[in-house]
Amino acid sequence: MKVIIFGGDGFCGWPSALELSSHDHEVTIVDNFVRRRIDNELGVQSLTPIRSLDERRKAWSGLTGRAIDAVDLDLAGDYAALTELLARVRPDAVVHFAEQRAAPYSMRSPSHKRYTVDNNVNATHNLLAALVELGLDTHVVHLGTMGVYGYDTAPIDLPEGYFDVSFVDRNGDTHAREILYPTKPGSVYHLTKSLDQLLFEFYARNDDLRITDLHQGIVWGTQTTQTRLDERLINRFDYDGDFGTVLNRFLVQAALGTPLTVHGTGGQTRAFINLQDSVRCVRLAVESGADVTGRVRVMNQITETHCVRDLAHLVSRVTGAEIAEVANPRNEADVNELSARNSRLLALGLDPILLETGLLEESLDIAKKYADRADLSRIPCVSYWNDARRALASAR
Ligand code: NAD
Ligand code: USQ
Repeated sequence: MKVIIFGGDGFCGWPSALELSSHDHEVTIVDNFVRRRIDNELGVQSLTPIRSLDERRKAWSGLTGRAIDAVDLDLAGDYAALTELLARVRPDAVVHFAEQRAAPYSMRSPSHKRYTVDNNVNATHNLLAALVELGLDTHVVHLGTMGVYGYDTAPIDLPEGYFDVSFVDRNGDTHAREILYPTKPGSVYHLTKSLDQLLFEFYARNDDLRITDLHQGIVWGTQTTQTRLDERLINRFDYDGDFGTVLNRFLVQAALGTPLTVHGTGGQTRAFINLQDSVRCVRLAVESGADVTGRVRVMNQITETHCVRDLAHLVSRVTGAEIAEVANPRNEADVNELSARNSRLLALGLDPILLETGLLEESLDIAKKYADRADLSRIPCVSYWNDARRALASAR
């Protein structure tokens, strides 16, 4: 298949591009490298020494004989270039990773909130509008988030996108209806993914676009079968207070000998998936296609759920690291339960890599190997959800 990967220079996009290329797909990466510019803005670099996209692509073709094309393009800001590219490549599928994906970064300031909304909503809408304008039958695979469901404890296993409800009308008759599961985003970033959901629902219903929305949990790990092949293919490993996600941060903190930063009591339960599984799921989604049904194919891309405190204890048991309960910068429930279905990806062949496997050790080894590149001053999360949270943190 011909596949365009929007955001293919990022943490999930780069290993997904390699996974698809190694399975004989013709891959074009599109990226505007804003994530690398954000590293400069925040004054922190990936723990691992990631190479330029050109160097990465050259290394891959040298090692495997497989070429990956690349285009520097802003999906949110250059609609004319986007339509020209889509008309030229006529992809069978596109994978859309090209969004600002950090919740803390999205809450830093009014300008970060506005950037996140402008970038994410326009990126998604430009892609959908361009496919309709060109009349292309391209399958859109989007990386969404489990966060669209919100983190209230629900007495059900969360469904995959759509939800059956029944209600009594004014005459006392009962009706059944399928709706998108009500969203309850916890940050401006998660809010943009909720808006994306509505865009997808509309374009699937109105224009018969074939769309798969992967509601992904928190990705942990840093390497995949392909990125391990050569140091020049190494993947990004974020550990800072904005882009570092919880388990990867704990692993780096343990490797650096600093306490594990549990926000509040650590009773927050979240869904997780290893990076290797994530890239496999993306390939399974691309290869399985999607039919025109007037509705979006939503799949929960997760393998297990854990609360933050349990993860900290697991990492502490393996490494001896101390655990610190820090003031929570976020406006989120201290404790929640979470259980969600993932039957669609299991049916496609997902064979979950669980936390007990050796991959925790691999991430720890990488964190130790590049520990001298870490900047300890960038570990605390200093993006507060509101002034009350900021005051709470400074009172500590
Ligand atoms: P990332 O920031 O590492 O990668 C995103 C890439 O998109 C970057 O290379 C960036 O330069 C590019 N990009 C952003 N805006 C663009 C634009 N307007 N035009 C062109 N390129 C643009 O993020 P990631 O961790 O790889 O996440 C990728 C996707 O997966 C995101 O949409 C995110 O919401 C989703 N996701 C990530 C995780 C996770 O734990 N990392 C979990 C669930 C979902
Ligand atoms: N947390 C800590 N200590 C830390 C960092 C985080 O206790 O040092 C807590 C947070 O307060 C939160 C939980 O860990 O309760 C998860 O935080 P996170 O930063 O790991 O994940 P999140 O902000 O939800 O975002 C990440 C990705 C995002 C993706 C999302 C999937 O950055 O792109 O959409 O995971 S999900 O969480 O399922 O919505």
